[in-house]
Amino acid sequence: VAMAASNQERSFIMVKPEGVQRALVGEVIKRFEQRGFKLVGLKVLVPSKDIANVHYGEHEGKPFFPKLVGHITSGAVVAMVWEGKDIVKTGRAMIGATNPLASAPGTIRGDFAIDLGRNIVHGSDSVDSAQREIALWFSPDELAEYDPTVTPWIYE
Ligand code: 3AN
Repeated sequence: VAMAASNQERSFIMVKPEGVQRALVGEVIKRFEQRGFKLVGLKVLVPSKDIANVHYGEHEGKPFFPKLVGHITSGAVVAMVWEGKDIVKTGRAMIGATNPLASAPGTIRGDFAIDLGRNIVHGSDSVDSAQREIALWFSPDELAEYDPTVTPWIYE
């Protein structure tokens, strides 16, 4: 079965140190997996200052920037690339609003987070940022090419 190009949009999803410490890695993976998205990249690492600075580059100069970089480099994260139709937008909807106090119940943040600086998971906010973030965190040979058997049961 040929995959439509629109079903191959990708997003960078990362369980942040608080999500790893709180044993929510499986919970986050489970939600994306059960929705029907395809996991094409996965690794655990303690981010360097360099990668954190680039990842959060849009926030450089803001008062919370040093704390943000300090936190993300403080422990292990689980970096992932997920693929599927409209994954960037749908992934953001599944994650919930940036401030967990505004995140709807049923979203990851709405179910598991209270504080803005401990909001469990990162998800790319546009297709352009997704491409930038995937290239930053993964090399091309770390992304798997395969056909999941469930594809015809997910896409018509
Ligand atoms: P999102 O993670 O929903 O894409 P961004 O990219 O605006 O949100 O923010 C990245 C991270 O920076 C957030 N997850 C949060 O931890 C932190 N952050 C964003 N805005 C603030 C703020 N006003 N005060 C403190 N931390 C913030």
